[in-house]
Amino acid sequence: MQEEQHITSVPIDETYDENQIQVLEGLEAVRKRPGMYIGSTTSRGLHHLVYEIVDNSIDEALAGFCTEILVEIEPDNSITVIDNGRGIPTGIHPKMGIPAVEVVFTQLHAGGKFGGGGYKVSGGLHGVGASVVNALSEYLEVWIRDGEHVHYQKYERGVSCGKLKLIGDTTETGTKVHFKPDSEVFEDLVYDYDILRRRLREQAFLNAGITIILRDKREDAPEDKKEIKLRYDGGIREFVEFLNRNKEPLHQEVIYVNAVRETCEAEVAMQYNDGYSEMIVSFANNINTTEGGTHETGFKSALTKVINDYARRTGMLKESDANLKGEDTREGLSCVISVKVTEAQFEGQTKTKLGNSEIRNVVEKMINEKLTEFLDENPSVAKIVVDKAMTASRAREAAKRARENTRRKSALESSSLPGKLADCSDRDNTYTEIYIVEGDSAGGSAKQGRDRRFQAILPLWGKMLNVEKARIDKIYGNDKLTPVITALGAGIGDEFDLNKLRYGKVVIMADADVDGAHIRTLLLTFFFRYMRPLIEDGHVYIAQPPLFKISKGKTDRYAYSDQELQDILSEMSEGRAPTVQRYKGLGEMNPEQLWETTMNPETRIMLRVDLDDARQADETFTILMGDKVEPRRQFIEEHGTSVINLDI
Ligand code: TSJ
Repeated sequence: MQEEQHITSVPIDETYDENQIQVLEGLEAVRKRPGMYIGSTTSRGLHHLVYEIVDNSIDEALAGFCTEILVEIEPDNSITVIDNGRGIPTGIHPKMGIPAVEVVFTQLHAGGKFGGGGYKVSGGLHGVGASVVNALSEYLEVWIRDGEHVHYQKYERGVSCGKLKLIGDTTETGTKVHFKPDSEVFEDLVYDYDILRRRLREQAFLNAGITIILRDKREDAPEDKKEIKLRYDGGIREFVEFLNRNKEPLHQEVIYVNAVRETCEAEVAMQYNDGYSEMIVSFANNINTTEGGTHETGFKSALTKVINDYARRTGMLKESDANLKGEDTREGLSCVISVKVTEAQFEGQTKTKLGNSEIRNVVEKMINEKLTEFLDENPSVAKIVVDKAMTASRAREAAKRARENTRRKSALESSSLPGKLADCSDRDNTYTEIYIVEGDSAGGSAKQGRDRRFQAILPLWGKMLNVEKARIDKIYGNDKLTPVITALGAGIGDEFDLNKLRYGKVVIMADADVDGAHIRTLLLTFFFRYMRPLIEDGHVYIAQPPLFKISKGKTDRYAYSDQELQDILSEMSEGRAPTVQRYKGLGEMNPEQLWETTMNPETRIMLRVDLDDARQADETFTILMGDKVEPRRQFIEEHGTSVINLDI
């Protein structure tokens, strides 16, 4: 180890001071409104910190200089990320007068400015990056190996503790960052191995050939979740196989097409399964575009055209037959679309909708030409695909007729609301809410505890329906789901109309046990498949009833997690020991308690469900209700019979 040594001289001009002021202003902005930069300060935000850092290493890999990325969860829930790239540049930044690496960690929006040539394809959430992670970390350390020296710098809450120093010699190159998320910022400080694995796996699929290792060094890490090496040379082809892993594929080979243009690249992998749901997962510059966009639109319109053309050309569709609809061609389709664009425009509520209009044409042309070619060269696969779409089309027509027949007398008319619905008195859906509650006793408490002006209660009863196996026509007769459809008043499937929605918030309120988890999974799967805009537009919530009541003297307090229980108990540790009641179900709370802890907008906690949550519910549902025994056994072994964790 070499003696510590400063490698920068203090700049003499005033820009240094100005920079310092800018840094402090930037830091303050980030720490004041963390949500603006990382989405939220919940567990989700905590995990985003890791993605922000890893994205930088992925950029380095895409530039062709890095092959391996190691992510470690340290025993104290701090994170270390190491790559074998070139190392962040350490030379003095000409404009700023400080080492480039310090600019990366202290200037907002400094990401990607040093990349000479090529385009920045990976992008962290909102494209902010390392400086935001730094500002939101109790401390952050960086080591840079440049093939000669090891450089080191440490920061606390975004402020450097000293200059970049040389601390040793090396023949290797790479970057190592170690950070501890700030407990003053984040509500939850515990990393979830499954969540990190899921996202890192996605990135490994999207960037074929890169090795990403996730290692959990915490004491209580289970044996099978200590370390995983993620490397997929097959890229998004393997991603599609993974999406279909618990399903029965209809053809062996994944269909794969790609196209490379001057300013963009596009690739699509797809495989049909024997189920009925559509699973299109799309990405732009490695960012999951959950709101879709031009790449998805281009894909869908070309897929419809190619399959119709093929079916006509080969006589599978007769002249008198109507064209197959888009949705028919996507039944049972698992598909990954990945595009890389020089200047991606992200739009939509969560900035996850691709806006670049030129991409639509690129993807459309690619599918038109290359999928047509594939079908012509693989007639047996083509027949399976067209048959599947034609069956879907016939089922859709039959369902439509069934619906029209029953419509007049059916409970689906908005004029006849379900008998069990306790409606609210106000009708303005900008602030009305409906609570969907499992069980009659909890329903009773909710009806008494609510504010009847704007809160409606719908208790659920009746037997569960296996949505996976049932097409949309079956749902119309189901006694558990029809009241939900009627109460919401916006229809389902193709005819779903957000404008007709009778409530602004749809809240699922269920116990924190197996049955509760099942009902949440069922409802989310149902919304995901048949009322997707409801989720996309952010109307679906999961109520969070407390798990414990802690009483001492006249004060009652409520805890929503084990951690919170411990915190409250230690806060109340003086004097007489408090009594702790564990709530086993909503039914154990009286109406006032239910209002105070779970329903009062002033005090309650609710989780807003996003498309990703719903997609996970859909996956869970497929495993639990599907035909395959082995995935179900494995799922129950991993999650226990009691927990189906939908909270991210
Ligand atoms: F986010 C971060 F800054 F903290 C971070 C960056 C964290 C980690 C673990 C790795 C990295 C990172 C950055 N790995 N590799 C790089 N590469 C560069 O910053 C780099 C190196 C050389 C050149 C060049 O043009 O010579 C350009 C860049 C962007």
